[in-house]
Amino acid sequence: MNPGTTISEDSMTAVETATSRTESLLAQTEQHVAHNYHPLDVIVAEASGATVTDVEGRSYLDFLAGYSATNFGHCHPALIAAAEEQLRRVTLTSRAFHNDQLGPFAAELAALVGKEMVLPMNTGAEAVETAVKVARKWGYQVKGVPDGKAEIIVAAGNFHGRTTTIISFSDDETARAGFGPYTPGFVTVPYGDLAALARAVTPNTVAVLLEPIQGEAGVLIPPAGYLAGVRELTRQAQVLFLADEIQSGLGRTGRTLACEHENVVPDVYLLGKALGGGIVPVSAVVADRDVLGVLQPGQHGSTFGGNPLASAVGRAVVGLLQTGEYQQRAARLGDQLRAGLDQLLGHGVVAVRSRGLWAGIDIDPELATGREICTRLARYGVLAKDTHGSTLRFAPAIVIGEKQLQFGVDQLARVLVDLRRG
Ligand code: IF1
Repeated sequence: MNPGTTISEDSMTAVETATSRTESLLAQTEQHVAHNYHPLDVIVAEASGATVTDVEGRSYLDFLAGYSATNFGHCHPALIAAAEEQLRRVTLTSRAFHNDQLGPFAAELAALVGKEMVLPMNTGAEAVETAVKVARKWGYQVKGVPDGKAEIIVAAGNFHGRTTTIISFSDDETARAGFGPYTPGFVTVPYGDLAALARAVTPNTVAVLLEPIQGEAGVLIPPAGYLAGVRELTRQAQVLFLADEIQSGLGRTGRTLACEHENVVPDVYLLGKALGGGIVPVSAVVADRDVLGVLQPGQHGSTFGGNPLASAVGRAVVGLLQTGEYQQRAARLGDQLRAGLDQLLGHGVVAVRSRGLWAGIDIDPELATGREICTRLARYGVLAKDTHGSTLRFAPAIVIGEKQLQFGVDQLARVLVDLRRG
């Protein structure tokens, strides 16, 4: 502190402390956290509903919502209450013993999505891995595919997680390159192309794994009738249809599941993200007994999957979705979001794709990268995340207010005006 300063010592200290807190945390992170991400320079200290507050006390609207892990907002009172209550009772038993939350969670989740059984895991990638194992086992045991020959068809542009097997069937070179050798047994077809999918099916095909809407690809919605076509084709070919609803599911698109928009019922749902309410990682593979029943004790599992804390939070999440009120709200606010974004078409926005409160926004690449837009949005109090190139995604919590939603769209408009002015 310079003693000759004209600024009062108190306020100077406050400013310096605040600034150095961000800077020292950024430096510490740079030093000690592996550089597998490149976050915006905002350090969140607290959050509630659709907003987060940084270490300097500035608040922001959260238009990413933890990649849809906080669909119901940060620190939703019902979810926090369920977690707190369970924290005081029992948090972990392992699956070597039963706990009194898992059975009810499985029954309630299965009922919510219209299936019979649940296999609980933790992260989304684990749910995908589980589904791959279940589909292969089903293929050998039920369909009669020769051992070791099972094929799973996936879509170009997919994002299903980060494990070595999952990146083996990614076509995102950043996610994939340098991590081989890769797991065989996957065949890639263009997303949305039913004829290509039909050509790829062989007698050894055990499953088709798809996101009903591709998130990382930029909120890509397949052509109308595609998912229904996949359903019909897989049914006829005796192939499992695995829908990765980890990001699209649980209210985000205005329905419990994105597949509902096409009245399609796949064989297997993969759920994650919002299933843990943004509190704990909870994922699940949900299917009927004829599919999940292929697993016997010892063939698959997890220390943490189905733990009582995760199950209690998962039950509370299912409870929120049972009334339909969040799904309806996402649909209604989604219409508002879409109308606002459509007004920016021709003003720096070249395309908008959306379903419910989930939008992919292509910015004119001449204007800026998605990353640059997000940096500018943060300055205006909105946290969002680009996907690729000049594509942004907006996915605020479903509890966001109408005015907050409008504020977010207005800030994008402001950033675009700034950029067009040069
Ligand atoms: C990262 C994207 C979002 C997913 C779908 C499975 C998983 C994910 C459809 C795996 C995960 C994430 C994880 C995060 C970035 C992210 C993402 F941009 F890459 F696509 F959300 F938009 N299926 N999505 O979207 O779930 O194992 O992470 O729990 O990896 O950087 P997880």
